[in-house]
Amino acid sequence: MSEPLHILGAGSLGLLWAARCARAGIDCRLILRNPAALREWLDRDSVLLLERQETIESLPVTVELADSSNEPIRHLIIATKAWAVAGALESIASRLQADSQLVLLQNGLGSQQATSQRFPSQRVLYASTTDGAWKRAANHVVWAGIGQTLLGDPRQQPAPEWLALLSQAGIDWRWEQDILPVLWLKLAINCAINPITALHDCPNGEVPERAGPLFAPLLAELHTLLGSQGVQLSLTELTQRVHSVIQATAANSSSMRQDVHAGRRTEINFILGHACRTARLAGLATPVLDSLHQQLQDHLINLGLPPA
Ligand code: KPL
Repeated sequence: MSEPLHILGAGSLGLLWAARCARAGIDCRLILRNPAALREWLDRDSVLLLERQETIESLPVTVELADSSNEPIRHLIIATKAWAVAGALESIASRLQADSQLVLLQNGLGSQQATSQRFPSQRVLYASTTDGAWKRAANHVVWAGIGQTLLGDPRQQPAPEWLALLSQAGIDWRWEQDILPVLWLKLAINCAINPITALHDCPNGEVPERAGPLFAPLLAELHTLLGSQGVQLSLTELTQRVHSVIQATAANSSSMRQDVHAGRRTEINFILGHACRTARLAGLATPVLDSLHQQLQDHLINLGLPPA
């Protein structure tokens, strides 16, 4: 391949994607946030550590800053948190061309639509991934669970050929002709799990018990919301999906609980916030979701974290 693949964001997911590309010999550039982050990487000889089941691989990667060069970016994976997407993209906007293609890996919804609006001439693809990873250090990622990535174009076009690179990198991915319902279903699952884990500081497995009698009405509201967005599944199916994710990830900390523990800004605005705003626009009454949103915002404020 002649064009390098750029990855914006060196969080756990960005590192996991960069590691798999580096391992496959794909020319991949990891774009870092600031000069301090770059120095930290250079001090470690730009070596990325990928840990999986007790084994650690050392992988040399190419790191750069958004303004390190004027080289055009044609294929860009955006792996920042949802709230950081807009700022991160502005930092590299001058390097994007009319034919650049962007892949968004964020949780929730809102950052994807904002990016499509900001970059109307570029092809913006949306993705949902179930890979589990966390960072042990700035250059050290632990691959906790092998998942799958669903990718699609909100304009419902076929997959671009360059995505074959992902297969070359050993990334298990599938093209979804209609990606928005996939993202909505993931958002509903995140609305049912993440806020409860953050409020009660509990692992995913304890969610139904901690939510108590409000859990069923919460799922019912999410089901109505999904219906209003054209996502076709029954309440029973949604309930089963949520419970099977809870079981499969019972011992895990949700991404929101991890953010709270790390004193980081959460993605509340792109998960519950987006759900409540969309419900209002659709004229739906969602008292349980609204009150959960309010409780979580109060909780975050008490912890000194942004409520959005
Ligand atoms: O996606 C997740 C997250 O933590 O954000 C779930 C599915 C809840 C797994 O933890």
